[in-house]
Amino acid sequence: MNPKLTQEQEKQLCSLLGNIKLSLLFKASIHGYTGAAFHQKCDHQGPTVSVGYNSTGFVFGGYTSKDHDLAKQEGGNIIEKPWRTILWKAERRKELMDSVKLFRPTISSVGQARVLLIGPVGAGKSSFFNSVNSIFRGHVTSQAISGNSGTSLTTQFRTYSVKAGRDGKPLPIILCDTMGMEEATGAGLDVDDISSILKGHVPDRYRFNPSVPLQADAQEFQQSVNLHKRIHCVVYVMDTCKVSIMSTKLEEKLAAIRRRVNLLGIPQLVLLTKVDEACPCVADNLRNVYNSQYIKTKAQEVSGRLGVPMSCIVPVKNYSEELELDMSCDILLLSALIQMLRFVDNYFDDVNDQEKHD
Ligand SMILES: Nc1nc2c(ncn2[C@@H]2O[C@H](COP(=O)(O)OP(=O)(O)OP(=O)(O)O)[C@@H](O)[C@H]2O)c(=O)[nH]1
Ligand SMILES: [Mg+2]
Repeated sequence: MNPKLTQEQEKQLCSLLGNIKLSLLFKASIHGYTGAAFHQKCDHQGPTVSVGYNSTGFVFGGYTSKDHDLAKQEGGNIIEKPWRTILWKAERRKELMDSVKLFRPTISSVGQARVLLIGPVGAGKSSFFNSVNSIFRGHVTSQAISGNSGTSLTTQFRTYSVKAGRDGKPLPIILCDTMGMEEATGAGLDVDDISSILKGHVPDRYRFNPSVPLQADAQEFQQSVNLHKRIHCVVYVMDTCKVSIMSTKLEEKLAAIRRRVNLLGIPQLVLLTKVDEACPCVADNLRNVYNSQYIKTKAQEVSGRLGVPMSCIVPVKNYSEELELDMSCDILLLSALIQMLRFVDNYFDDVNDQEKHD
């Protein structure tokens, strides 16, 4: 394992810190870009220096003379009274599943609610669809390709119907999966493409071209703009661990998207994923999610950075490595899904009101 620090940089660091010797404990490109991997390698190792590099070449870091012990530092911060109450019971899971199955858009011309998932590369968009699909299948499935890579694994626009069981009826909800966003211009999902998706111009399986957004005269461009093809709720999928290190570029892109979504009057929600990786006490027991001070702080931070109220932020853990379903995990995912459907209701209420005025 070779350090990225040059000998000169290492010498400088050592002269700042006194008579010490550095040894490399953790390298994200080798051990994984997760808080859990970091703590596995760095906890109980004595004083540490952390150095981070972002894609624009910016170097940042920190020094701590204390032993890392996340359980003590952050995970130990358990709030006695949870900031949202969740009933962790099998009956609750059934109730939530039934509400999803029974959902009907309040506009008769629309059969299924269309929810758009957007967010940075690797945030867990495809995994969220897979997770919801798994719940209704009864076991963990992975229809949408998910995984880790530098750029977006999802390269096509996909509109997924969730089905109730193996050969069950499609549920009244369509989750639209998109390519991941990147901070650089001309890379990742394009803001203009998002606009076209919102208005229903982009067909299922459309292959995104980051350098050229879909043009109105292109063959694939869907001219019809019926309400049922439009997006009825936008969900920003954000990795909890990366909220604090989100670049200004990405924040600006998200702000530009928010402006367009606002103009169209589409309700918006933030899905905070990977709560298990973000906080050890949540990894330990998912039911701690609303008792974790750390998760609450991240929710407040994302609320500030994206400019959405706390009431629009829902934390989840997607299925990533498990094979069997877990009740708490399902309840959290289903609560998020129900929140999306409530927002869809708001959107249709608005459309109904508008029609009355026209
Ligand atoms: N531990 C944990 N891992 C997750 C969670 N959500 C997603 N992952 C993992 O994160 C990685 C990226 O997930 P994807 O669902 O592919 O992310 P995406 O947003 O679709 O990414 P792109 O399509 O590449 O933009 C995968 O390895 C998932 O297994 C989560 O809640 N917890
Ligand atoms: Mg994806």
